[in-house]
Amino acid sequence: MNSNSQILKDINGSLCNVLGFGRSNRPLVPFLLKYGARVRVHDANTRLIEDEFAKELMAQGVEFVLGENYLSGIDGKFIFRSPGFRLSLPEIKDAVSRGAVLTSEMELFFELTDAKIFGITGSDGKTTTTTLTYKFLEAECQRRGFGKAYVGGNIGMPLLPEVENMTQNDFAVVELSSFQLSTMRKTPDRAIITNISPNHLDWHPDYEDYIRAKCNICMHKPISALITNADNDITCEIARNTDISVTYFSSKKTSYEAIVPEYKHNCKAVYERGGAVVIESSSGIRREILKSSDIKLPGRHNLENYMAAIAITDGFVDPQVILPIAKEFGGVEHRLEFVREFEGVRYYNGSIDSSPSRTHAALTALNCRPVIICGGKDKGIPFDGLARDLCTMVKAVVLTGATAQTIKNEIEKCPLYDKNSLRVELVADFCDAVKMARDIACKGDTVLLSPACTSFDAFKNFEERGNTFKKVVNEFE
Ligand code: UMA
Repeated sequence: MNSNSQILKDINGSLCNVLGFGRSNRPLVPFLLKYGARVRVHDANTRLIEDEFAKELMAQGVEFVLGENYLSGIDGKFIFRSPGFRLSLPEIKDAVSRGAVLTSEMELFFELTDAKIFGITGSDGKTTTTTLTYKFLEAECQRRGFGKAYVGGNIGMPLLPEVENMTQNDFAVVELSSFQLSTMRKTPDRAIITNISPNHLDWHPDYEDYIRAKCNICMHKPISALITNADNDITCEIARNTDISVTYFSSKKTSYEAIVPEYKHNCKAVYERGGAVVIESSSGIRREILKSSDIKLPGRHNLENYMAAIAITDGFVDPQVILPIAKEFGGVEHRLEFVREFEGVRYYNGSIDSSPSRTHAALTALNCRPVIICGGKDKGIPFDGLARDLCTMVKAVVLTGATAQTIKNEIEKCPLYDKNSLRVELVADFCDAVKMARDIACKGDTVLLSPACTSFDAFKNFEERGNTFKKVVNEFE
């Protein structure tokens, strides 16, 4: 770890305001204490008063400002913001105008780690690309017999608790959200922007602000490579405005010349040629990495995720470690996860799809008309868009859970609904719903669990729902 870092010296003896005591900032507080800071935590959630870990920290002198006035007392030298906190909060703005340093657990990690950082952002595909990048590097470390790969960030795990163990032989693969990037002044060693399309516009003031946050992944030195999508106008524009070395990937174009703009020099291109994924440098040297048919994950978007992960690890990973992963990896658990093929029907678990927009993304990605299982807890969200998707993108719908009847009503109201071509079944019990989907599906069909709702009507969480789905499917005989 970079123990000589100025920030470690500066936090020693200073007051640090920690905004949010969720997943990102829980490990940050003991870290700051260890390096001599005084810590004040601010969180709207009053139930933290009963939280065992919070109580432990209070006993060590950490102040907790909770509830209605939780943003009072932000007067320390440093503010560590959780990703969800909006930058427009007046209390944050005031503190910054008074000279406070606005930073985050992630920025501190970037500052301190000795590991090589591979940062991944984008509107879609970042979790799968992050997971693939991590798997390639993990397998490479095993092949070499030294070094370790770590994965974290928006994907769920903060990496700061590991920073003291990391060495220069290690790799930190970090998924970065626009929320995290919005205030970052540090960049990874290599970065991917998978693609950019409008997202999180309820958080960012506008689309430009969202794009600006994503750009932040490659705006600060010393970044050595940017990997981005040649088929996305916005990412191409970002690449155009940077002088760092760019690797473009494309699942549509089939030559270096078609992918890399003429004005860009010393670039690389990753694309499909003769059924294989190849990487080509500006000098014309082309290497085949693997056959596209060896990739178990379905869909063009997953081919792009592979291309991005291949590009970011190029030069660090022996291509021979990629093939077994491609053949085996069925996807991030509960996210369009391939479960099994039974009697010619392919089963996918998308239990993480807890909103209509996620179900829309899953249906678009699948590229076939599946038998879908939908329904779950009622959050009062509108289902008219979901109904349109179901009327146009699926073969049959099995509805279950608290929202089953509401979704059925929406389908019947939808002008695109044709009762002769779309079968809709209501099944109260979740396991029976899965069996019903099996009965409806014919050889060559796909069954997809993509509930468009959260799981809390019948399950502890989406993991339990997805695991139940997988158990039922795996027990078919
Ligand atoms: N809080 C407030 N006031 C606010 C905002 C939050 O008091 O204005 C408090 C909450 O009561 C809570 C804490 O802050 O106790 C939670 O903070 P947070 O919501 O900022 O999130 P974390 O728990 O630290 O989790 C964050 C990411 N969440 C968000 O960006 C909203 C997690 O991504 C990420 O896995 C985690 O850091 C990793 O350390 C989740 C996410 O939905 C999965 N991300 C979005 C996405 O992927 O689309 C961006």
